[in-house]
Amino acid sequence: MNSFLRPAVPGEEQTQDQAQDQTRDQAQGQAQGQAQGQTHDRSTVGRYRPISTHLAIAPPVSVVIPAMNEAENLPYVFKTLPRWIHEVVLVDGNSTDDTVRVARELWPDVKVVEQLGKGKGDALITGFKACTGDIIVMVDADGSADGHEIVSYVSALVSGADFAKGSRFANGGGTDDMTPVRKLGNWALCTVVNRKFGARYTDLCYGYNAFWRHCLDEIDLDCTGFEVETLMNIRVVKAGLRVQEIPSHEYLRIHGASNLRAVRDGLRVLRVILKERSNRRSLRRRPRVAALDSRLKDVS
Ligand SMILES: Nc1nc2c(ncn2[C@@H]2O[C@H](COP(=O)(O)OP(=O)(O)O)[C@@H](O)[C@H]2O)c(=O)[nH]1
Ligand SMILES: [Mg+2]
Repeated sequence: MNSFLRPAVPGEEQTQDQAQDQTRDQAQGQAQGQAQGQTHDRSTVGRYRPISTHLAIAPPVSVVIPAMNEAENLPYVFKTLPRWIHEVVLVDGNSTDDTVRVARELWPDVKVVEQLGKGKGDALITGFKACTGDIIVMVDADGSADGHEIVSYVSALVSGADFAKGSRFANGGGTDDMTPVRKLGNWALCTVVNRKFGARYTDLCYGYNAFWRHCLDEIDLDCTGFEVETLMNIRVVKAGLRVQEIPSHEYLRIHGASNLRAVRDGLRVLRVILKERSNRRSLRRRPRVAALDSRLKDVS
């Protein structure tokens, strides 16, 4: 699986799709064969869904997509989403175009949630509440995120991470969508977060992340705008959660313009960093063994 493919254009890449279907069928056969083998408990048969030729997982995966006037981009987004995901939750920010209709056409089972407040942070918090999966993946609706990468995020989570954090600046990642000003601002804010919170992030303001649902109880999100990603990244460190960076490629937004304003939103991010620094109530470090034990109980 190549994690760094450009999102496919609808109607194209038929052969790649067919290859994926074939791979999925083979993986299903292998996983069933393994599950029925002598070394596995028969009670696990059917619980695992193959997500690649080498990996089958039990936890259901929800994908949350915040979308505001993204009707033209949604075909590119949905085209790359793997079919093994459990549900797609689209949070509509009062779109005035056909965002909702297009989403329903492309993914008939999509769960559409109308956002009552404003801002990307508010949309994500609303979407997280609507998710029923054990794993939650955040994907932007502008065509900048490649759904084929979800398997890398999920692999990190089922291998022990609590929070799989996308990074455009980790080895193997990249971006086509950041201006030099945004790159500089992101780097400066990331450096401050690393210094102040003892993190070792290579990226800060990026919206492609995935995590186990239990993280939401520990980070208790309360913000409305684009600062949401920074808040999550800070609070997972403060909570002592295990964070793994996943190299990710951010493609150019396909249609329309970014809703982010570098100065206004950069200042909002800075305000969040300073507030989180002065507010030291957290650092609720969990005993890792207990957390692992509870997860292992689910599979035994
Ligand atoms: N529901 C909802 N989605 C939003 C809002 N603001 C931005 N988004 C979505 O969040 C994603 C990222 O926004 P974008 O404008 O591309 O910002 P950028 O990626 O930082 O340049 C896109 O899918 C937007 O449609 C909002 O207020 N409500
Ligand atoms: Mg974008």
